[in-house]
Amino acid sequence: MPSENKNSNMEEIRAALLRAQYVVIAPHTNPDGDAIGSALGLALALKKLGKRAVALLDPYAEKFDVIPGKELIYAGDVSELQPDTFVALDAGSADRLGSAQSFLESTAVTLNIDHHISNTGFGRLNYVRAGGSSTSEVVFDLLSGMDGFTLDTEIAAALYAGILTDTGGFRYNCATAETYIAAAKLVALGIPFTKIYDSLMFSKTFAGVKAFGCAVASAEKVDGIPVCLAHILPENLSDIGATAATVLGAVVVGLLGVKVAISVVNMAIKMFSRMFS
Ligand SMILES: [Mn+2]
Repeated sequence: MPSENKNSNMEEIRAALLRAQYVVIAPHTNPDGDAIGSALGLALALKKLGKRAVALLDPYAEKFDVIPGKELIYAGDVSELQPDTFVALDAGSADRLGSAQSFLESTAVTLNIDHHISNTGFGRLNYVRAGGSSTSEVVFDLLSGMDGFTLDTEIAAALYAGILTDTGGFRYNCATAETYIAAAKLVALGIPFTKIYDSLMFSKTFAGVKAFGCAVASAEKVDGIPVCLAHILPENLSDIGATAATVLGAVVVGLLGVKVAISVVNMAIKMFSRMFS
């Protein structure tokens, strides 16, 4: 079960957000769907509340363009930003924020909202749902319990994208009944959930398809034991931002009779195995 950090309760975080006038939001560097979705969802919500809000985000893959709010990403000189409130999202420790961690020193109010079990509690106010599905679900709970505030379709789409990503499409154990209920409420707001799902879970680059094909072509089942072997050359992985684990994992997911995948990368110098239940 997810546990709540005792440092701050949700009402204290809501009050800090409602008091803020100028907010800088930053998730971890090299952002994934939860980092982007929670940051842009919260930025959109703060704008809707009449506040000045910008998000600091590293460049990200095209598939994430399905997440609304990209216009709130600040691309200028970060040293010119002088917010009264800084919100760190989806970052287990301050160093995960990259250059944005300077706002932890320079900003009067700093909030740390996250779901990583390892979170170090680096904010002045912290709300960490250790083991929760996603930071986006935490942001959903914060916003949906805020007096007088209603989510709109854009905010909902951003938060749905974050929950979707961190639960592997609602497959992982971190997705609780509450997670599904949150997703249902977001879907009820009229979000384009099929488009978001397709873009985040099924879109592929051509190079990725080719690398996948190489892994499939090399796959061999081992007689008598539930093992699949495959090899892939590093040059097949270049340009796709994928690791051998990602590609081979995709090969064997759902492969009947296989519980372990072994991938030999770079002529047996590296090897990994992955268990499937
Ligand atoms: Mn996350």
